Parts: sequence; C-alpha cells; structure tokens
Amino acid sequence: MTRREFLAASATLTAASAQEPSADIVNLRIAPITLDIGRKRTIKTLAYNGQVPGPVFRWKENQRVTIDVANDTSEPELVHWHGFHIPSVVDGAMEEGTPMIGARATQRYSFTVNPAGTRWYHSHLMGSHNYQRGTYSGQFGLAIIEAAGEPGNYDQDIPLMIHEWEASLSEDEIVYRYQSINGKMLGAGEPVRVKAGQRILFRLVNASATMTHSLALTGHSMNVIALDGNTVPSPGLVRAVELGPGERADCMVEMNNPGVWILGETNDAYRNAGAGIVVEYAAAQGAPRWVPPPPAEWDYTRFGTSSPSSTAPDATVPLQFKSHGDHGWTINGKAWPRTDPLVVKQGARYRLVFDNQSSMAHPVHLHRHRFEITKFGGKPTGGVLKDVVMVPGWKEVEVDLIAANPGPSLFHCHHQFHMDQGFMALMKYS
Ligand SMILES: [Cu+2]
Repeated sequence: MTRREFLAASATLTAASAQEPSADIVNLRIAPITLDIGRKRTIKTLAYNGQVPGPVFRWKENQRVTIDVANDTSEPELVHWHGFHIPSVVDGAMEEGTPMIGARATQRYSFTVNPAGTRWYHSHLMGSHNYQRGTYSGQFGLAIIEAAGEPGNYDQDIPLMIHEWEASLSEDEIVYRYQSINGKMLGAGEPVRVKAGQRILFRLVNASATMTHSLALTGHSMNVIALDGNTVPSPGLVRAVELGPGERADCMVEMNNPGVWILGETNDAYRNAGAGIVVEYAAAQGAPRWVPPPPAEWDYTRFGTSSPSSTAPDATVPLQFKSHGDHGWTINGKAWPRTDPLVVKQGARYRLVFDNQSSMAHPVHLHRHRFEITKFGGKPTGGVLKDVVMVPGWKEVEVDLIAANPGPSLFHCHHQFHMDQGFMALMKYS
C-alpha cells in the first residue's frame, strides 16, 4: 500500500465512523445520589445517571456501541460489562488491563455487543472493603442484547434487579438493613401492572454484592427459559427461582390468576426488609397477597439435557476453593494476587472442576466467556450455559469452557467480600 492509498483508506475509515448513528453513543455518569427507597428511607449511594437501577440498554447482537462514562466522584471507577464477550481493554476489570476512570475523568468504552441475551453492567472495584462502593453501591443496570430476527413472544418485558443497602460486617458476614427491587422496598414503588391473559417476561437479576436470593410470584408458576441470558435446553416451570450474586433468570409467566400479588424473596425477613414488588392485575383490588411457595431444592440440571455433551475436553483443570479464616479465600492454596493463572490455548476445550472445600456456596464467575455445566453435585448434565455458577458447600461442579476470546479474563467469586479476600485468579491465553 502506498502512502496515498493508506491515507485514502484512513480517510474512508474516519468517514465511516463519523457516519455511525448517534443513537449508538450513550452516556453514563457515575455520581453520588440520595435514593428514596420508600418507607421514608433514603440511601446515599453512587449510581448511574442519577437512578437505580441505571438505564436499561437494548442493543442488537453484533451492534457496535459506544458508551461515554463520566466519573463524577472523587475516586477511580470502572464499568464491567457482565456476560459480554468483548476485548479485555473494555471489559471493565483493571486486572485484565482495562484502564481505570480517574476521579472527575471520562472514559470511552466502544465494542461490538454479543452474545444475545440478558446481560448487565456494574462497578468492578476491588479490595476496597468499603461497603458503600463497588457492587455494594447503586452502580448496576441491565443490558439486553436482542438476537436478530427474534420475535419476542411476550406482551411485556419487565427487568427486576434485586439489591441491598447499608451493609456492615457482623461476625465475618455482610449484613444489610434494607433490600429493594428496582431501587424500591416492597410496596413503595409502582406495581408491575398486568392484564389477565398476558405473557410477561420477567428478567430477574441478582445485583447483590453478597446475598443469594430466592424469588417467587405468589399465585403463579414461572417458566425458566434462560439462565444468565442463555436459552436453556429444557425450560421448566418452577415456584421459586434461586439466584446467587451476578446470576440472571429469564422467566415467562402466564398471567392467569387475577389479583394483587407479591413477587418477592421467599425468606420472610428479607422480604420484610424490602425485597419484593407488587404485581397488580387491571381492576384487581385489595392488599397484596403473599403465600409461601412449597419448599424446593434449586437444581440447574433440571433445565439441562439428561446426558452431557460427548465431546471430550482437551484438559481437565481442578480448582479447589478453601477458606483460611482471617487469611481469606484461596484457589488451589493461593490467594489473589498470588493465585496461579489459568493458562489456556485458543480453541481448546477445558473441563474446570470446581471443588468447594467450604460450607458456603460460591457464585463463581468467569469474565468474557461462558461455560457449559457438565456435572452438578455428581449429576451429569448438558446444554446449560452460564457465566456465573453457584457451587454449593462441600460439593463439586464441573463446567466445560471453550477458550474462544483471547485476552486476560478474570475468574473470581462474585461474592464481593470473598473476591476482596483473595478468591480471584486470571485466565490467560498462551
Ligand atoms: Cu465466594
């Protein structure tokens, strides 16, 4: 290429980017707000665009998007695009090489969105032990990536993001004073208004820093059609959905039982602390009703195929999780930043064996990739694709990962307190 040709080509590139529709550029502003969560309670927190949750982004799969983030706070920040398969430099984790957004500075994130499904975005601050920042704050929002040509067979699409407020440490555990769905305590916000005969897609997101939640809609069953935004092979009706921090479930509900109901936490104390929202049929009256669902064990395998994929992995990687009391959490005996990196070769299939040598369940998350659950607590399965998996206490979970997105990727517990205590490693491509 001659210099003249090169200049002509660059001019074309510049012109092409200048012609990008402005609708593809969105702005996020991180700033302190006073959030009214209802019941005469206000919370001082950090949020996106002055609201909790942040704006819902609806993007088309493979659309090029640009997000200009202004950090209007006194500390560095960054935004993680959870469940997106994008380059490390824009993924939103400092450990992967994403630049921090300095205090009072701005940063442009530009990438092509995929894969389709319910994704979300949130702060990814590390090790602050400040229970007002990172995932403890109001910095979270939903991003829906729509598959091309997908009709969307439902009448309403309702995102519900659960979160807690005023965290403190009590006997080595994080406790909260208040809980909310979409930033409001149960009964304080607008109800979800429905009509008999409608099909509603509820996008449930656990935007908690540390809590696992079980959610039910009184009077209705929920058809789980996708987990972490990925369609499951065997959708199934459940009375309650369990979500660890970072997990999502897309639930289709037939509105066939008119009344005024509560969609909320099955745990009474959590629901009374605010974790719920009213679902109100047109013309229905009376106080919102809560009836506890029958107890049931949450099991990913019921949404999978009965037999796992027959593809053999190229390598098996055991990863043992253990607590060392005051010294924090370890992966194979080492805590971040001393954890051994997980080195993978592009295109290879790895079977990761998560061995939980503790009594606590851990929501284990891998950035920039998704994995397929192949065995859950000894039970083989296939077809359930996730980016966070809850590994129950003293149990083993096996997942298959195809290394298909080169660049450093964080692997960590999505429980913020565990992550801050060392439960983190880096996956690298050789
Ligand atoms: Cu954990």
